[in-house]
Amino acid sequence: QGLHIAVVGATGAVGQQMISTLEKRNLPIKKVTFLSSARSAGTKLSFKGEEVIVQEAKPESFEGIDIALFSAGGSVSKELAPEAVKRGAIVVDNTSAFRMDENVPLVVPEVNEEDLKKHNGIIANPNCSTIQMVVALEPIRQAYGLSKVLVSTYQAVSGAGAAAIAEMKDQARDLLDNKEIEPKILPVGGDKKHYQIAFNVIPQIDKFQDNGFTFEEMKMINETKKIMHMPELAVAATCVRLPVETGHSESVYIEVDQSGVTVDQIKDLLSSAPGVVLEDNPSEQIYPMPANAVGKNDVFVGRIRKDLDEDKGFHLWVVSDNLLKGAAWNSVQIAESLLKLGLVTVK
Ligand code: 11C
Repeated sequence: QGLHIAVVGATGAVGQQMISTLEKRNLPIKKVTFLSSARSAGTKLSFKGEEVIVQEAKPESFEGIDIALFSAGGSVSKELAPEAVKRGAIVVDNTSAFRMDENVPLVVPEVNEEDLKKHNGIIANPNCSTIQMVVALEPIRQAYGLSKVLVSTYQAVSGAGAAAIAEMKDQARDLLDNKEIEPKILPVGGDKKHYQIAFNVIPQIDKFQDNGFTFEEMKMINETKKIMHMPELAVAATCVRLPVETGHSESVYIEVDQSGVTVDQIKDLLSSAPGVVLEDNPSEQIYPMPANAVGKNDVFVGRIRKDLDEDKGFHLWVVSDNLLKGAAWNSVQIAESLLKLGLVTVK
């Protein structure tokens, strides 16, 4: 008795984290199936000490699957997620393919777990930079209301995949050796120009939209409103790539609805908020940093300050492992929530 779980994109950066997260948690699993593109099929992986051979993802691969965790790119999700649902699986999709579809819940369990009850087979996992921000903001919204969010991100290269990590490391080595470099991937594999990421900062993540914002920025804006059920919330984002391997950081300015809220009240709230670890003690130089967040499921919050001019304004610094809470852990957490809410049956 147990669940049959599939991981689609099992050999990728997020897929690998999904597998290790499934190994660490206590979901009742009777079988795992690891799927990938034809190119990676045949790769030998292990799950809880047993060898599992990766198979090519095809529509028939989903026969008998209870939950399929997808992280193999939007086009794979568009093609195969409906096939998985047709065969009785619940899909948790980590791509942007279905996130803004009104029939698809976009879920961060700490914020809107109840939305899972409205699913029609596909559940979307939000963008990594959105997830960590809403985990930090939801307790504040619940207590004091929220009217405005202005965020600047400091995003790690692992968000752009394993090849981008290799590009950053190769460039760093070459530049230290005074060799020429030839950027090929960042800021965006599919865009016209590519720039140095080692020892640099690139203010572009994903492609530019007609309104001057990038797609990553629009994801943060639209997904935040959807997850928090606040279409009226004022949100703006500037998303920036740094030469950090893993761990996204964010400088977030918010305005709450209530007047007279203090920093201590916000700290009190966040110190007991689900999924949040408060790391905020300036006198001891305690604040979140990506190097400390790697490998952890939590969202770390610090540098909480009241704005000097706006009584309802607060500044926060929010850091999390983009491959875990930003992707793999949030997906597995959704699977755990489905079980807790009785939305998946253990056969
Ligand atoms: C990045 N946030 O850091 C992106 C990666 O929509 O799930 C995740 C893309 C997504 O480049």
